[in-house]
Amino acid sequence: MRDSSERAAAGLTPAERAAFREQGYLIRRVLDDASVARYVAAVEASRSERADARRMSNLQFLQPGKDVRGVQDIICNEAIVGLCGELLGEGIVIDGASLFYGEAGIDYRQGWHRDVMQVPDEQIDPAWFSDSYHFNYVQVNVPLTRDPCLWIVPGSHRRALTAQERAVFGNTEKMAPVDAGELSDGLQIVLQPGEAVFYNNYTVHRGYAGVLSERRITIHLGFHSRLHEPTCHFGVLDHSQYTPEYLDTLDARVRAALQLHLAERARHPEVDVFHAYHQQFIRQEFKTT
Ligand SMILES: O=C(O)CCC(=O)C(=O)O
Repeated sequence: MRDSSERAAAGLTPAERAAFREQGYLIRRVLDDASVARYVAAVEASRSERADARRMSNLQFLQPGKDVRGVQDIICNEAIVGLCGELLGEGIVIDGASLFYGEAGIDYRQGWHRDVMQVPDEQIDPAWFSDSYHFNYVQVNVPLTRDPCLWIVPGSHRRALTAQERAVFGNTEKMAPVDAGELSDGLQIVLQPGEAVFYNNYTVHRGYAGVLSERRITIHLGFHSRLHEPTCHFGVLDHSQYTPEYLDTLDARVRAALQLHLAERARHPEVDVFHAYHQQFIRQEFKTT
């Protein structure tokens, strides 16, 4: 029998590939216990410098001033990047990189949504939510503590909203009000430390715990492939802050990953307009400092 580190490094089986395409998500263990412990220690050291929060925090840990140096190298993790390459194609580029942190007792509830909050209504194309659309983005949650917060409606990325979903969303494709009601096909994803869920963030999904019964520390990443045109979601990182002076201070592999991001943003300046909308969304949903 293969151990979990071999399994993490192994390629996708045809069944896993099909599950990701059809259901919109896939779960794999990507970190061993020692790596989980190293990252938790880095997060705890950085938290002691920050004021306590009453909301879930979303700290963009690759940005200067918010940087958590001890977790940054997760963006180069071979199992994560390798699996994203199998899902999207070669030339994987880091995009989003946030640390979700919430103490037990805080209230965390998002409305059901698709990640198109950053797109003006009139530019949202119903063809994005169909079988034939090539979605060039994968979002990854890597919990360092047990994490029951992510909910997904499997298969919803490749179809229009159902009647039940439409009733909950109302007159928008973006986000339902928090108290708009439950979805009978909503599935709670419960992850153990070191497991990761890779998901298509055009699925209907939400972060929802009610009152957290345990501390949440989860690293939340987004990746794009240079092989294909970007989706509107590409452009989460604030590349304008990646000055040569800042890059020079980083670990060499992290620096190389951010240089790839800069090169890809230079090829696709059209996504810059979506960056600001995305930042607006996360400021509304999270504590971001
Ligand atoms: O809390 C989570 O894992 C979900 C976050 C999410 O859905 C989002 O930021 O769009």
